[in-house]
Amino acid sequence: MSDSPLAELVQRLPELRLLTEPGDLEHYGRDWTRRWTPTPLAIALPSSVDEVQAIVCWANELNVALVPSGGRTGLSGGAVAANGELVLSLERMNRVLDFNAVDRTLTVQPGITLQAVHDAARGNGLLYPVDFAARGSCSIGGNIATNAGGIRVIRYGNTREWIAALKVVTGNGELLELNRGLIKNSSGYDFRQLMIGSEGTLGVVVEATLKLTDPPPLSQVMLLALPDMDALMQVFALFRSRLSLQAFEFFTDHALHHVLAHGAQRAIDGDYPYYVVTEFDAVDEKTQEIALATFEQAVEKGWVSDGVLAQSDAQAAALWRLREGITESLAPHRPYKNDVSVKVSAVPAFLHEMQALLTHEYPQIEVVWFGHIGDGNLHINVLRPDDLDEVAFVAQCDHVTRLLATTLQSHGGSISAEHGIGLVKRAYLESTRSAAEIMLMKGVRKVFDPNGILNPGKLFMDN
Ligand code: 2HG
Ligand code: ZN
Repeated sequence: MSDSPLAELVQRLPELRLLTEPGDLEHYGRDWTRRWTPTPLAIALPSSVDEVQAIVCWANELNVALVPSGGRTGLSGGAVAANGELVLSLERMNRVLDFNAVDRTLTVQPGITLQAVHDAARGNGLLYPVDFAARGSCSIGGNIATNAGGIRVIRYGNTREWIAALKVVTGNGELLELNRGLIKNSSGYDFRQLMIGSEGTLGVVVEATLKLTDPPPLSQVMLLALPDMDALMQVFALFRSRLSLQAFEFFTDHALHHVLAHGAQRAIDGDYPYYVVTEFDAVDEKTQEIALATFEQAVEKGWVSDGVLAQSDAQAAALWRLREGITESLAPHRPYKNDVSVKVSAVPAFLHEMQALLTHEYPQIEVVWFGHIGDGNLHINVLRPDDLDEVAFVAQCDHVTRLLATTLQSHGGSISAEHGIGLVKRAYLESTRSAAEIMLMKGVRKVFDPNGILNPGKLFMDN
């Protein structure tokens, strides 16, 4: 055996692409959190399932931790390598392997971007409906690892709903073929679903078969300005009862301010505290009339102050940019992020408590809210003031997150709706999952990854 783990890896897999330059270590060792200093051992870019299996076997034998890595657009530190791990980047495994018109499935390698999946589905006359702003950079493997949600969950559900089959290399190097694309399969535990959302702690996804569906019906996009917070769920209930919604997203005036400063076009004059971007089926004149009547009704009730209905695809895209551009517009501030959820029915009460908490705890700090209100999922971005150093800022935000976790617990909510636990939220996992559940989760982890080489330190405080 060679004298260093890396030399041994090179000896075993001479064809494996390995990167060790400082710039590469930095690039592949971090995700969008930017909070940890990346210090990976090296970056491995396998090009086949065999290579992935060989790397996992090597890691077990030489006791090297692995960080499975996709597009690294994650916001919870799930793909950060800050402890000398080998980054296992699936970037080169990025091809479409098969389209099956009868099964309406697309089989892909994990490193393919979500955008490329959309394009491939569309090219075959169908739709892969999970969608969100990072579509051009995130990978399907990462989407699966976090059970990614996004802007169309209200209509189509999360990633979990769209996985027909997975091939996974477990922590001890075994290749599992999970569910094999079956629609009906009542034959015991569904490990495919267990892998989805497991944040790279149980296995490495090396192939995924995605379900596709009919392209969406013609739709319209509307931007609404709302006078107060209570109006959000009132408008939601009204619109949902009259229209077939594809998306219902909200943001505050603070978010609008940042996104406009970042180059988006103002669509409504005047200042309002809350905004909604909604997209709904509008297949004919009748549904368009219903949409306008619904809008007018909301105005009459005093729940909507102003609105714009997109008149072209370009205008629809401009309205969407007001919502989808928020994360990018805030990125230079390196915000502290919360990504929380409650049941839709609990949103009104939770919003009030959350607002009181944040106003009390962050009197001098800008807090930006937005998110998938129609799914009960809120994003809170806290911006560090210039005169507060990073460590003190994070400590303050961690303190508030603890309080927020208690509030969430009392409303039956979750500390992570769609971004995952990763490194960022592991201290709060127990606010969402019971001690018994966490113990079982760790037990499951031991079964799939007995030596704990897959993404150690993520999800749980102690592993
Ligand atoms: C979104 O909904 C993403 O735009 C990112 O989940 C949320 O930046 C965030 O906090
Ligand atoms: Zn989101």
